[in-house]
Amino acid sequence: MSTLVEQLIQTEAHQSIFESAVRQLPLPVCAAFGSSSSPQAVSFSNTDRILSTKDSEGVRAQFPQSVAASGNVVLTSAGPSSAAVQGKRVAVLFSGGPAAGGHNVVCGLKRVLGAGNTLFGVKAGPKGLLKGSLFEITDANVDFILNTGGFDFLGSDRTKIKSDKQFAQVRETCIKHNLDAIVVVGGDDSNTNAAVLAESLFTGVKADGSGVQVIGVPKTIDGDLQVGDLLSISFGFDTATRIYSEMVGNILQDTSSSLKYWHFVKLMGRSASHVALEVALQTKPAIALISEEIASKQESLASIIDRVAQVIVERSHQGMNYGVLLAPEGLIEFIPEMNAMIAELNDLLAHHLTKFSALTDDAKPAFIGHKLSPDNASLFASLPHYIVNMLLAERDSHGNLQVSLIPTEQLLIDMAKQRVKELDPQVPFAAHSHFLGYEGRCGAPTLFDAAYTYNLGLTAGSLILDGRTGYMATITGLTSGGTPQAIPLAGLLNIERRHGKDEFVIEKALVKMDSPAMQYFVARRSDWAAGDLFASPGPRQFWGPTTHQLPISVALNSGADSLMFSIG
Ligand code: FBP
Repeated sequence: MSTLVEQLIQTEAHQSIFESAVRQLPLPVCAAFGSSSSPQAVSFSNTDRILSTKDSEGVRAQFPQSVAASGNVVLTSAGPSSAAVQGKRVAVLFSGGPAAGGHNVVCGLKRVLGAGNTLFGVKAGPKGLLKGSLFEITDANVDFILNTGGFDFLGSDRTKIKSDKQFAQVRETCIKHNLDAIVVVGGDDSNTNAAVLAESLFTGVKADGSGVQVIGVPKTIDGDLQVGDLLSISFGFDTATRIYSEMVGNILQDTSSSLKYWHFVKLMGRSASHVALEVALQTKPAIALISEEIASKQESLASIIDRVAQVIVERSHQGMNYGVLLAPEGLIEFIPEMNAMIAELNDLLAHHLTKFSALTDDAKPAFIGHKLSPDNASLFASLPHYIVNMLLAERDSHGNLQVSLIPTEQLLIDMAKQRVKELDPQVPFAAHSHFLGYEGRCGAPTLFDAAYTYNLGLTAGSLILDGRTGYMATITGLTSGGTPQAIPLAGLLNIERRHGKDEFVIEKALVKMDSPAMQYFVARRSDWAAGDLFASPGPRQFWGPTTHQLPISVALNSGADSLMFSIG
């Protein structure tokens, strides 16, 4: 019999009682893959759906081989694969921010490629692909990472592969490791990278003139990679929003217990408000700001603050000097006057990069402030230093403003305090700020994310064995058993301004004002503001009756008649 100390030491290195137990959780597979104990690869055939965007002609010119091969036609699984493909060498990489379920994509890939093919892991994301840092993934690795959170098995980064030198490095890696295919697990920017790579590696990589296949897998907690009914959600969104909802539920419970605080909570999710909307639907707080609504109503910062302050004052008059406000991470970019100023800032920073980078931090605001047009300059000058500093911080490698670093929640508190005082000086307003972000990205995947990602891995592997390139794997029909399908990446591209230049990118899917999830929120929010109707959804469950829940917004938007997903 071992001592307690010995038992505790055995729980080190990812062997906690919980981690050991979730590794044993059975995962359902779509009927197309056969049995869950030994899933089989499927083949694919064309559907009658052709994707197009407003920039399709430009895409055809820039991605001629991908478009000619796929015709931008969506593929669907067409029965078990008849040919037993052997000898393929496939590399998988994580790109961008972590999201729960990434490890199960690797597990699904490994299982469907089987012993006849070789799966390599790329260390530390696209940067590792450039350096050729690959290692072979074993069955033992897969048994160990199954159903575990995080991207730590491989690591990730945000390198954008765009220069001729980088493309040459990728080719070198493909040749050195004799690769046949690369799987990019990433969000909108990373799948844009996958589309570009697919075109660049289409032919002429190997000695016989053949190319290297590239397949994308839709990941991001932000939920902003969606393609209507072809991709109702990216993986990682469910786990992250359930973790945030648990925490917000706990905070709500505290507010109505201690009766004296407001909590302003900024939620990760980049530009789109999918995360904030989902957490609001789960927890029913007094106020939830939705960036897309603010943009569509052209609501100014002053009017948002007035709206918030009115709720604070009205709740106080009803005896509730407490409440919770949810704000999406990207809010600031959607406030019309801020958006105009940020667009000008982005161009100025791109054009004066060398001079700007050489300045001390203290000198930077004045340097840029003087170059802004008069309206933008006066708005810029009115902002507190903690916002200005972050607006001037370096953009990420894809040209995105790093919204996770901007303390919008503090700005809202500071401005609301002022406005509440103007509306009614008797109203007490004590507020705390929170940012829920990184803690939601790497938790153990919910059963939905675990099953979804495993099936995405099976789909990506099947696409490779079927000889496809330039597609993103997807599972449709999430409440009716699930169907493996493939979306042509070139069919998703549009022109956007990044780093001061026009580039082809996959457009971020934002919250739609007429979506069922938004409509439901709009119909309920005034009751949530006027009373204490909040709900505390509690921790996500891995065993028991609530394990099969879909995100509420996904269930509403896909017209499901229940909250439960069904795969298999
Ligand atoms: P992805 O699009 O890469 O999935 O980003 C997810 C995300 O968590 C965003 O919500 C957030 O704004 C960003 O990453 C933070 O980036 P970083 O990890 O570089 O701080």
